[in-house]
Amino acid sequence: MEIGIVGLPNVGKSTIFNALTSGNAAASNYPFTTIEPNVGVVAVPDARLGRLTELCKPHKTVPTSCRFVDIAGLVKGASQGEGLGNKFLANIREVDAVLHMVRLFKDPDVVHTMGSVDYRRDIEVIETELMLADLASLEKQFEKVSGKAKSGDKAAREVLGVLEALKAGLSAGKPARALGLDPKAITEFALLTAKPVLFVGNTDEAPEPGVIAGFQDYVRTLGSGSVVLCGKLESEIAELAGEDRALFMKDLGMERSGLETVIVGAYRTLGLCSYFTCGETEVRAWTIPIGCKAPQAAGVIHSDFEKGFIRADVYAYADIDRLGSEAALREKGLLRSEGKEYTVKDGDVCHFKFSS
Ligand SMILES: Nc1nc2c(ncn2[C@@H]2O[C@H](COP(=O)(O)OP(=O)(O)OP(=O)(O)O)[C@@H](O)[C@H]2O)c(=O)[nH]1
Ligand SMILES: [Mg+2]
Repeated sequence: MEIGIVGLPNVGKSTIFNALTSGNAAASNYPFTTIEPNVGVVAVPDARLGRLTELCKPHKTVPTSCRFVDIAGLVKGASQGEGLGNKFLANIREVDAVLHMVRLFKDPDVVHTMGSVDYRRDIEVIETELMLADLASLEKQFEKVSGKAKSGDKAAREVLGVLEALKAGLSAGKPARALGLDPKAITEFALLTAKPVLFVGNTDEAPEPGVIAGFQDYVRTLGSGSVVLCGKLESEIAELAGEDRALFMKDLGMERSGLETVIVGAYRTLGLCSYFTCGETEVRAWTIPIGCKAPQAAGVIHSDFEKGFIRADVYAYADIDRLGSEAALREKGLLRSEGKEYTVKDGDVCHFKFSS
């Protein structure tokens, strides 16, 4: 999973990137601190993996990973070259989801490039710049196919139709994801506004009443999901190790780290869940789309598993957590054999049988 972080300058993108990735990207009270993109890969935290490791005692445990890309801040007019321009957006053309960081914290000591804290305006500015960047990249696609379409190439004519629908929608101020077009028909254009977005509100330690709810409600009207973090606290937490960190979080009444909050939000936004494989060699988490059938889930491990899929031995994480061993599961009839129509559930532990 790859996530690209966008937002205005000085909203805390690099601060939160550092907290999420235990990284040390430059973060400062100076708009346009980030020029070159920062990239960090982190293990996706999942407490169930720890418990499975305890029960199966494998040689190794492998979590799934997530790659974050922190880029420069966008400003109004970036498509016309304002600020650092918008060329750096190319660094997030290939990500699976966009994390749109929005400033909710007031702190008068931290410069706001638009002069005041106003999440609606800020979100609109960024969305508009992303749409303008998409319109510019559509122009290049038009150039590629219009000649072919004119000479009667049927496939090219169809592509041209999709491009025209995208251009009309984006020009009317609608992001590509909101145009009701077939996602398969538009993925090849790698449009930024076709990607699912998770809005992340960066709040004060003690936010004013109503700010968070207002932000969440507004994001809901955009058809997207949101999570809220406090960048300042997250960066303090990230500096603590082990027990100190747990204690500090407990004192603050925080159940989840920023990384967990973002990952949970990203999984929800992308419609993802995890299943596990559990053996002597390794215990491992795998990410699949919700609703994925057993052969496709097996295909995430290796395409041969999907092609030669015979069946899957499956049990639920909750059952092994409760009963403590596969033997106990077998005794209770909780170890099932499932065929190719089975929909793999979040937390399933699967063992695939396949012919090679
Ligand atoms: N008070 C407060 N300050 C914060 C918070 N999060 C970040 N900051 C401060 O805001 C300033 C900007 O943070 P950065 O993380 O560099 O912001 P950025 O979005 O990466 O900025 P650019 O790279 O310039 O686009 C820094 O001085 C941070 O310490 C927060 O939650 N509360
Ligand atoms: Mg930055």
